[in-house]
Amino acid sequence: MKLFYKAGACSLAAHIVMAELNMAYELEAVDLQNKTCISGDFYKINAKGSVPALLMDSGEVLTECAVISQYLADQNIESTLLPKLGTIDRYRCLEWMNYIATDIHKNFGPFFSLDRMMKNTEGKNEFKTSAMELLKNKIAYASEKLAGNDYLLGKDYTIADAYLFTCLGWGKYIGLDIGQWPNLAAHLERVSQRPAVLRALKEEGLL
Ligand SMILES: N[C@@H](CCC(=O)N[C@@H](CS)C(=O)NCC(=O)O)C(=O)O
Repeated sequence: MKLFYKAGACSLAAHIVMAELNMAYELEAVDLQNKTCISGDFYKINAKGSVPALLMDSGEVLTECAVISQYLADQNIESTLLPKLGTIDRYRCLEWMNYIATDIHKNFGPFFSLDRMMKNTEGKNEFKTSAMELLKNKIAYASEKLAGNDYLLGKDYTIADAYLFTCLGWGKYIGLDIGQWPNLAAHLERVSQRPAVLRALKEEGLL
């Protein structure tokens, strides 16, 4: 299978999961601005124009970071990256995946596209201030839940931790110091030391 990715973008979460499971995979970088990749027009691979996109051996393409991560984890039912079907922990993990996708990941978005969205500097600054407050609120929730826990689900590291790690890594690009939440800073550090995470970061040229 092949993962279409952009270095450090949300696709890193799926990349980490593939590395954690020691799967056989290929990577192909996408130029998100021009929607191109080595294979050509990226829209022909993912009509949504976004990464991640997973080209499966069957030729099908799966999109959406949270869903790709679940699909990958389900390829190895022995793995604890996604708790077993029917257990409440599975839904807790999916609850986190949804929260990270819709409340954390998407609230980082405006900081990366504001210059394209808005020309007025005063309006931009006002928007940034309120967007930052909202984002901090969403992140603070994760921090509270990590109190006394190594990972979002407690003791077990799951796909949700890989996704949270990926999103929090964007703090440095928007002037958001994750160190203000010691639980999150410790989580970032813990996850960053995992061999699969180091491998994925190296493969994306981030280390
Ligand atoms: N709904 C998609 C959104 C993915 C997404 O926002 N990807 C960003 C990178 S983190 C991207 O490709 N942005 C460029 C674009 O959407 O045009 C998902 O959750 O996977």
